[in-house]
Amino acid sequence: MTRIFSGVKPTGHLTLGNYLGAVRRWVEVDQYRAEALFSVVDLHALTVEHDPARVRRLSRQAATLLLAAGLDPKRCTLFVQSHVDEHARLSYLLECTATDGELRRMIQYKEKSVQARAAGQSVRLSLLTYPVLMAADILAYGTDEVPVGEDQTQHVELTRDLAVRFNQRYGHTFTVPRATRPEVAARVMDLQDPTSKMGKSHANGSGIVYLLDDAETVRRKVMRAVTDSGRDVEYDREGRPGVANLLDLMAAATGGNPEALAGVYQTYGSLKKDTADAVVELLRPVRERHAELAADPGYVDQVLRDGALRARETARPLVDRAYRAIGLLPAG
Ligand code: AQP
Repeated sequence: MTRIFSGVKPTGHLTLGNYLGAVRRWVEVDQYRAEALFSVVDLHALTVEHDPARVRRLSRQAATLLLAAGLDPKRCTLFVQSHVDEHARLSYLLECTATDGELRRMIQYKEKSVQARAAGQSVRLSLLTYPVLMAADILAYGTDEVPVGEDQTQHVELTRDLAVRFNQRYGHTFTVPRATRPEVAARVMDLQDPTSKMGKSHANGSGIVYLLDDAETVRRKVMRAVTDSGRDVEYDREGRPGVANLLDLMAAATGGNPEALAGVYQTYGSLKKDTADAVVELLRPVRERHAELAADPGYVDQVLRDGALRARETARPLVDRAYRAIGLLPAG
């Protein structure tokens, strides 16, 4: 059976980008067609300046939101990364497989290290190495497919390279995974800066739709989305990124096609209004279910405990095999 792994970082409140780029497919498709594991990858939230209490709070919130969005613990495994030691164990072996040159080429490292320095902060070594930890997250489970948004393409490529290199040097150990992306909205852009990705850790939230935003807030953010001074509604991601982003959102929320939708609208105003309504309706059930689940933290804890147990059982034999393959003496 196909095995799927993917995750979200508790670096902020989950966004519409997370939902459309990744989570919705996990819920609607992946958990039904494959042996699927989904993780709140909390260790990745420690690569930049962080507040411990906030990371803990956001980790629980992310898990609750994934359940609210429709992950079914009877159909998939949901767990917190730091509850399963195999990720960190395997990460070290993969650090011994990767080179510093290939990690320094990672776009996210380049961008975030510049941001940290600009803010007068030092750059944590883990910011450089976290794509290796992400490779470990994926490879520890013999993963075939990694459903992610477009921004993760480079990291999954690195994961593939490391798997192939390890297999060539030490004998076949890892499945070489591939990324899968949604057809529409694989890269949701910030509503205030449609040339940048909508990212949950960005400081200015006015261009970001959070899954827990109330209807009025979602409407306001979409209605104030930056477009351009043109008038015709055209789908042109390069020339008209703001309008294209709205068409992507509308298409993703209603199951349409962004190019075809462009022909339906005469004005930006009507496109914004319909998009705002569609996004509100898309997120309403998630927000409602979240409120119910948040009132029952014991249930969420139990799901995460069971999930960690299952994840550990799946990962341990494979990681043990990697330890032997690379030349480490098994404990007697
Ligand atoms: N804007 C987006 N459009 C489509 N997919 C997206 N994803 C994230 N943003 C978008 C996908 O959601 C999954 C989880 O993302 P993440 O938690 O790894 O990253 P993030 O939400 O982008 O959070 P940050 O902290 O703001 O990340 P950086 O700044 O590192 O990008 C992934 O599958 C991702 O592709």
